Amino acid sequence: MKKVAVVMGSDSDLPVVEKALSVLDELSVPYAVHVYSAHRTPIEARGFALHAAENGFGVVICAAGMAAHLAGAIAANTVLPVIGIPVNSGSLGGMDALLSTVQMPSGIPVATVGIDGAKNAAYLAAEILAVGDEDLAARLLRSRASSAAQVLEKDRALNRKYEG
Ligand code: RP5
Repeated sequence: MKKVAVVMGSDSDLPVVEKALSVLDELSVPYAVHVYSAHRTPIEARGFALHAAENGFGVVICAAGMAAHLAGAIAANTVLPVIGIPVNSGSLGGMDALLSTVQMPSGIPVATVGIDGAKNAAYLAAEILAVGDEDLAARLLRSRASSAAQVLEKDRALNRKYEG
């Protein structure tokens, strides 16, 4: 099975990134985690992206804050799909990272989730891998069914609480 690469610009992004790792664990999706900064370690970030496909990865998640160019820099060096998580780590509440990540010029796409949207990044990565993996697709469907059951249980609980 192809792995998900999870790359963050700084270990200060880890509290956000861990939410993605939890989802990947729940879905039994294999992954590797790295810290590569597009500006502090540009050579290592590029090298990782250049060899990501041959190293068994099928999709890359990149988390970065502030002038977040990590996802774009990784995407520039691989044709694997890249998912960007804009991290709220600066004084602009993550809007800086959101715009930096989502506004990629044509030709080098970054599929951008919401600010700190690590869970959705993991679900999207799993959905990409599930295109060629029926078992993973089945696990995703079970996850959605479980989520729906939880909402309906909350509905029943609130309905009972406020029953007239
Ligand atoms: C970005 O700058 C990182 O992704 C992080 O969100 C932010 C701050 O990094 P540190 O100064 O905490 O290393 O590159």
